[in-house]
Amino acid sequence: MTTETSALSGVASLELDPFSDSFLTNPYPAHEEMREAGPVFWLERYELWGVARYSEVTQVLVDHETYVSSRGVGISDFAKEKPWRPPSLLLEADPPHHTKARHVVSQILTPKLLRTLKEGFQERADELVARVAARGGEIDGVADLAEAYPLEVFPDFIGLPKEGRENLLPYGSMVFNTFGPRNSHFERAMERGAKAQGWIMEQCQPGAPARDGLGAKIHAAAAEAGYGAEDQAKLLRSFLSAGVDTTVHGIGNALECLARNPEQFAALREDPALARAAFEETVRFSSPVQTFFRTTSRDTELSGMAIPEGSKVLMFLAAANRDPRQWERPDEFDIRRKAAGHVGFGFGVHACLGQMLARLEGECFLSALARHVDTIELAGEPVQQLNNTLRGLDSLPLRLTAA
Ligand code: HEM
Ligand code: OVM
Repeated sequence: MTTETSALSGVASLELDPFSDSFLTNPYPAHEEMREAGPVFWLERYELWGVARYSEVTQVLVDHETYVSSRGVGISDFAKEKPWRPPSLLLEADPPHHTKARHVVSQILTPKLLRTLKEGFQERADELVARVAARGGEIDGVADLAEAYPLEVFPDFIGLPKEGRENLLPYGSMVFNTFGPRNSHFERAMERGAKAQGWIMEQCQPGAPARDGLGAKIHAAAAEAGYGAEDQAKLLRSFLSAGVDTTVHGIGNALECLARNPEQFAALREDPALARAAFEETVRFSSPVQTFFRTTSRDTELSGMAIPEGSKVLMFLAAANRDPRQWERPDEFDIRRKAAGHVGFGFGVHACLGQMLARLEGECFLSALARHVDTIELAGEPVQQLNNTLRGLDSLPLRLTAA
């Protein structure tokens, strides 16, 4: 790969394709190349700017007036191209509209509500992990655990019907693929997700979710705040878009990390109270959400580099989470480190709305693993699931022994 420095701007220009199969399979060498290229660089292939160091990624994340989300947080500029679905009132909105929508949802997803979930989430994690561990032999860490657990707790929490839940993963995979360019991942996800989209939108309609679930609460609070039926549905759609694949990949990646680092699993077993920290470190180390874009609303300057209005800027969250300028031993998975400050859940006004729920799922699952499993071993090579935005596994052959 060649790094050229344009004499005019002094900005490094890179040929690499961050949405190619080779990049998505193993992004780490390219992350290093991008961080070393400079604080800001130009990606020739897509004609857009990139930031991969912790300092610049956080600067872009905080400055939501210069780096806006309302023109899309994928490669497509909504000012120039029609979005593939009506934009999210949360992810793809700027203040003050964003502020209002965010307030409605954060009123409901409170620490108090999350505390009421803990016991049930823990019980179901214990039951699942103990059952799978007792089975013995070879298991698939993805299908049997990483997908099984969130699919057991999340849809019930929202109040979705039992029938049709198989649509959740293909829909999420589609949404996250569409942030990237129209490559094979984008096209294939659109084909697979087409069927799911109808089911998802049905579940988002007023009156569809169970009365006692989060879905009904979102509708009620949104109606109260003056949102019409269509916007209420869009708010719930955010949860069904962002709430499943992310935690599935987080848990799957955690299992891989623990299988590859037996001394870390031993530390977790010895002190199951490290479960929450272990999940946090997984989000830093493996960054289930690897990237998001912003669009500049005006001419600006970042670390001495001029960026004109209307530019797409690609933030490599995963590269920032392993920037040696910020982290000691960045490429080591260490559940005892202070992972706080990572940008795996974003930062600033758009910081992940579901992060407390994600942490709760991760903590309950890893705590169950610590108490019911004696050893975890890779029983074959993990298979990466390539997605334009997400990093996670398709399959993870494991051998567990029960504690
Ligand atoms: C936003 C990551 C789980 C709902 C975000 C953002 C990131 C992220 C990086 C920032 C987007 C931006 O700055 O443009 C993750 C990861 C998760 C996870 C790594 C799991 C490990 C969840 C869950 C839910 C959720 C479980 C829902 C229950 C959302 C929503 C937003 C968001 C609605 C948009 C917030 C806004 O724009 O104000 N997430 N997420 N996420 N996340 Fe998550
Ligand atoms: C939304 C949405 C969709 C995908 C991801 C996300 C990571 C949010 O519809 O608001 O956050």
